[in-house]
Amino acid sequence: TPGAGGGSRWEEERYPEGIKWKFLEHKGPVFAPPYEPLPENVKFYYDGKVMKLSTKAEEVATFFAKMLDHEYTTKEIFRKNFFKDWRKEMTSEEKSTITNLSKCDFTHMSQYFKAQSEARKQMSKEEKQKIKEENERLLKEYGYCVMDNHKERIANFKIEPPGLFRGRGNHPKMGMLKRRIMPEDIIINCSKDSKIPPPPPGHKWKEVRHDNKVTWLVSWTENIQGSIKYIMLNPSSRIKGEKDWQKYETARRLKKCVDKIRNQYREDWKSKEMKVRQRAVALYFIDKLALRAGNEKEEGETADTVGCCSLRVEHIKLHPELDGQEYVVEFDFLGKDSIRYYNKVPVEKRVFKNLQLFMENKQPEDDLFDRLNTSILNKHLQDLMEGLTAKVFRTYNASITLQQQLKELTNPDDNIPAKILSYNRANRAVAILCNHQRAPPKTFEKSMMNLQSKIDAKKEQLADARRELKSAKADAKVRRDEKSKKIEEQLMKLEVQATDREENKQIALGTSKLNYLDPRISVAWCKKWGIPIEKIYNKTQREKFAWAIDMAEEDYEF
Ligand SMILES: *[C@@H]1O[C@H](CO)[C@@H](O)[C@H](O)[C@H]1NC(C)=O
Ligand SMILES: *[C@@H]1O[C@H](CO)[C@@H](O)[C@H](O)[C@H]1NC(C)=O
Ligand SMILES: *[C@@H]1O[C@H](CO)[C@@H](O)[C@H](O)[C@H]1NC(C)=O
Ligand SMILES: *[C@@H]1O[C@H](CO)[C@@H](O)[C@H](O)[C@H]1NC(C)=O
Ligand SMILES: CC(=O)N[C@H]1CO[C@H](CO)[C@@H](O)[C@@H]1O
Repeated sequence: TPGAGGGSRWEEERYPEGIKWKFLEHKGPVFAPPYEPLPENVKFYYDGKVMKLSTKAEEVATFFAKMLDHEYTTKEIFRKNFFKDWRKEMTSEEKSTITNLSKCDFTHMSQYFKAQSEARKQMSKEEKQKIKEENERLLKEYGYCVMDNHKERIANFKIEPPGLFRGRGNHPKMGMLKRRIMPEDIIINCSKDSKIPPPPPGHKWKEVRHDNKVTWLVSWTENIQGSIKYIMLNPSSRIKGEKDWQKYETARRLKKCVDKIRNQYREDWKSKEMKVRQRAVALYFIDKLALRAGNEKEEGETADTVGCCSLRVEHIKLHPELDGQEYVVEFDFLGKDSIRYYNKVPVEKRVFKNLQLFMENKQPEDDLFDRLNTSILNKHLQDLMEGLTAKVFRTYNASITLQQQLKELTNPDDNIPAKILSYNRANRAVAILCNHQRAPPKTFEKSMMNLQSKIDAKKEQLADARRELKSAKADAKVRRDEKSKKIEEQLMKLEVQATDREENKQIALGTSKLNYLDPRISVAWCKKWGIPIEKIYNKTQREKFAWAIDMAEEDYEF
């Protein structure tokens, strides 16, 4: 297993700056299976008449047919993009016939795919076993690489099959054809002295390079956004673990100098230079409110999202007094992924006065920090501490908050379920701080109702058991008593679960858990209180945090 054997693999020899490995060997990617034409009896109709499509046109038609029940296929942009790309795959004869998507009838194809997926569900045990074995064979052959002296898992060695692009929200490119990736698209990265993976017969790689300053094994450019895709190591690998570890070490370094940084920006609120004042107020927001520095947008994202530097006058309201508090700033804007940030925060008088000054003679759509942009702020952060970014403040604050909350909320006398509830509460405190909200899941009410009926049933069972206990004869009392205690315990477990789920309704715990919380804090907490690590990290998370599970002692302090 990774991490087994003497010493810690997380603290091995370091290479010179920028060098990621000395030896890298792998088998290359697994390509999507080739297209299998539809059986003759599955028909496509155009304008009410059967039409036999060429293989290429048929393949793209099947992508649409497979999505027929999805809302996407009713959206105008989706249909327009799809039709345009589909026509590129048609023969000239098909092109001249098929001119109107609304006249295309994919229902027969769609029924065929539904029947197939039903058949897959009905597969015999033996058939399922065969598929499982084939997957295991692929994993064994392609799922691992050798990086220096370690055999490492590869995260995504299978290349996504072609299909139609969906994108998030109303993406302007939805419906476009995601091309099939061929060996000719692929760049292989491995070391010169390794066995270079052979391309599939009859094909060539686009390029084979030997770049040990990068950690990817395979790359290609996808055709929708033109972005470069990579095959990389699993998060459990040494190299990923090391990167993760460094991130939290940077946050720990901030802990040591945060007081100095805070004193500095307080001084700067009084600066004669407007630029310095704006920078200092922005930094205060980043520190205090865990705001992001800029607006890092998804490619193609059109929503009007902002970060700290791009805040506009219309995004804040100043209240000299509000609900008994002085100097309150009311924020209301769309942050990353269009998540609304709404918050009313009392700030220091000097910050308030500065904001009034920044807003003087400005229109609502003007920049609040007109002398500032993301690069200026980031440069300043670098000067304050090497490796410092707005994210580091988040990581620092989230991690230190988790540690404090865990200390505060954990009751040593609690049983394991109650302790886990405290852990989740500490996590929620952090998620709220980071504004990781979500809409209540669609299934929320139903799952709550299910849980409630389980609780009701358990309560009845307990009442019965207690009645039995009362009427039991002396010799049976002990046994009955044990039984009712057991039911009581089960009831408590269910009730804790219900509380947990209710409190979690509008909070997404995953993001902070995965990205902002030093996992060593959680691991140490588990070790200290004898909580199985599986109770707080699922399998994926345990792999990602393997380094922390190996390293953290129960007395670890962030
Ligand atoms: C496409 O076909 C639909 C359905 O037959 C029809 O209502 C529509 O007018 C056609 N559009 C064009 C541009 O011919
Ligand atoms: C973390 O952020 C919260 C919310 O702004 C703030 O109240 C708290 O003081 C911060 N904690 C630390 C240690 O920076
Ligand atoms: C930020 O501002 C500086 C100085 O005004 C300017 O040189 C730089 O190009 C700006 N950067 C961006 C990304 O706008
Ligand atoms: C573990 O939790 C994450 C959310 O943090 C989720 O995305 C992932 O699918 C889960 N993995 C497993 C194996 O349950
Ligand atoms: C030597 C070389 O080609 N290096 C490239 C490796 O891949 C990264 C990421 O695509 C490029 O930035 C390097 O220039």
